[in-house]
Amino acid sequence: MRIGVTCYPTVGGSGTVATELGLEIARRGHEVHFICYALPYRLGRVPPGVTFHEVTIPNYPLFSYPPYSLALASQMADAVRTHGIELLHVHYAIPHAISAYLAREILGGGPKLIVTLHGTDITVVGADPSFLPIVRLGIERADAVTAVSRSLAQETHELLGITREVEVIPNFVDPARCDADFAAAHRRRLSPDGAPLLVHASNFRPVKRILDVLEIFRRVNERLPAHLAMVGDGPERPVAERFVRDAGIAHRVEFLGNVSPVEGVMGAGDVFLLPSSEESFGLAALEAMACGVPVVASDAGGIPEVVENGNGGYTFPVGDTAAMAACVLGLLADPDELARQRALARAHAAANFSTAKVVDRYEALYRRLLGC
Ligand code: GMT
Repeated sequence: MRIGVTCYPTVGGSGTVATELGLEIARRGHEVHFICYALPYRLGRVPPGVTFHEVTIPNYPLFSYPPYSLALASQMADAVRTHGIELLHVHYAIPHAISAYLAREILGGGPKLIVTLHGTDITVVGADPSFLPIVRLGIERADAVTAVSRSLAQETHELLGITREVEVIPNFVDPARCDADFAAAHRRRLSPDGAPLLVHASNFRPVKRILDVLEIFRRVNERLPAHLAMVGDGPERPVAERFVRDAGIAHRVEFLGNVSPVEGVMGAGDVFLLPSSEESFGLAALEAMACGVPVVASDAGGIPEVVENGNGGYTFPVGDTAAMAACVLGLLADPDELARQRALARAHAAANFSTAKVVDRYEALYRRLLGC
């Protein structure tokens, strides 16, 4: 099969999933073309079977807002025509779904279209009146639509009034990315005194409730001196840095920025925190579990589909930092239970979210649409 993939190339769950999926599809002998405005961060050295098409936008002074969606549509159409791409798989509906639809219109038919919904493309941005009609059209005209959780599929129907089928294919993780030696080295540096280490990783957007992460840690650290590693970057970082200074915990919290591979730091932790207000899936929680790190999270959106209570993690109502802190303290106070939860986390991730199993489902969908 010849597959075109479009995603955000920046650090983030949708780009990670799109890139790892494309790479695995290429490993299975298919031809994969990434059509993006930059090389996806996870692509690294472009392997055989994979081609990167850079979308460029002419810089004309009239354009206060460069029309990226249109340039993307033209580039998609060109790549399809030149390379005989049979199927365009776009990740994150805005603007990729409508660009793919336009590309097919330019070509007068041709490639099959799959839109994979990742989260805020429906729940936050997609439901905004400025995007809703165009997102709805992109979704309705695709040949198949997938969502990363049942929760997101349901929100797509409810918030956008979409009635068509949305197939649920969860995100996946490769436990081989968890390198125990690398994680141990991170741990020695992040917790030189051997105190417990909590970890959070995100894009520091408001939906991640970064202040809840810090409040959970503050409560834990009050009872049991610990360390917190904050991985990632984003708009809430200055507020977070002020919080730790004001709370007098700056010496126990390290802001690491974006690190690669992220699993190195995640695997170093005792517990991973994800108290988000919106989360269609929570890929970071899955990555932590795959590395044997139990998760304490909110029960927002699709998180309970990934983090099952007592099976390598626990969920609580959004904002209940007291309960989340008590849960972390309970785990840290009981090394046997912590070890049990570590093993359960690893087993749950491997059994239900392995790359092989989930990519099989995408490959089957491709074959179904292409009739091969
Ligand atoms: O939607 C976003 O804010 C960004 C997006 C991303 O590109 O990282 O995250 C969403 O997609 C991830 C991959 O499917 C999911 O793991 C995240 O839960 C989801 N984020 C939200 O729903 C807030």
